[in-house]
Amino acid sequence: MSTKTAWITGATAGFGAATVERFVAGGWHVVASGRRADRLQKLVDAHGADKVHAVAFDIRDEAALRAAIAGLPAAFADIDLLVNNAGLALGTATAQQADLAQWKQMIDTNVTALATMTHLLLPRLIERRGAIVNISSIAGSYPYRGGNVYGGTKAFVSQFSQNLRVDLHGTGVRVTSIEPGMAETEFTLVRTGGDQSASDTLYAGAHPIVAGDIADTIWWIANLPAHLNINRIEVMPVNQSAAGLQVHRD
Ligand code: NDP
Ligand code: 8X3
Repeated sequence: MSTKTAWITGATAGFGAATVERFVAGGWHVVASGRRADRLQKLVDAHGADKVHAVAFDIRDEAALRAAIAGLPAAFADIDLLVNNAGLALGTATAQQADLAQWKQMIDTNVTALATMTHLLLPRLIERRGAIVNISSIAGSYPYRGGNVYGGTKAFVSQFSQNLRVDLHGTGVRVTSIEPGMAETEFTLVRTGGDQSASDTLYAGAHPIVAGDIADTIWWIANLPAHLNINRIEVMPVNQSAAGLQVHRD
């Protein structure tokens, strides 16, 4: 059997970095992308350039994305799996107090770049009868205060995934939306502009999801028999569950 290749976006931290480790350990070739070139280089140093091909660019930059695809070495050019993981939340302010630039960055990254990446790789994925795993979030299903645009972008990711399934009917391409709950990665550090104590406080005692949990989930999905498709999967820590509605009285 020929070696399979996965392109994992957001490979420099959190879910993406753990997923690179999982797939390399499983014998796949990995294209690892993200902005932080030093972290990508460490992946290449650890595993070898024959296993990991690193491409450092901002996923919002369509020209850079096209160049990265055009520049794939032959051993990494046939993409069997696209893991659309790169993404972020910025800020926790209510909509009426939120920063518009942060809203636009979330939309550009979580929605526009994810759709562009998918569009550009679809011909190769169809050719390979491959798979797409999109990293959505419970924030796309459960509203919470300050979730505004972040949750909106993840609702897009979930629905886009289900619509892709319909359009790809008959191609053999599989599509999954993974919707994780609270997970300790660099997510909260990024969301709070680098507040490590806010991040530590949020996760303290919660026994959150860890990056390897999501990497294992992606690995399981990618290695199911070819006739099975996991449409969507919601994963939470045991210590997290939904809370109720609120009522304001004048
Ligand atoms: P991390 O902050 O640890 O990792 C985010 C990754 O996204 C980094 O590798 C980062 O790379 C990459 N990224 C962000 N912006 C860009 C950009 N403009 N161009 C290229 N890469 C970018 O967070 P997580 O691992 O937690 O997040 C991964 C995904 O999981 C996200 O889509 C997030 O929304 C989602 N998620 C997270 C949950 C959580 O609680 N942690 C729960 C549910 C979903 P770099 O900075 O080097 O560019
Ligand atoms: C991250 C999960 O609940 O912090 O997508 O928004 S949450």
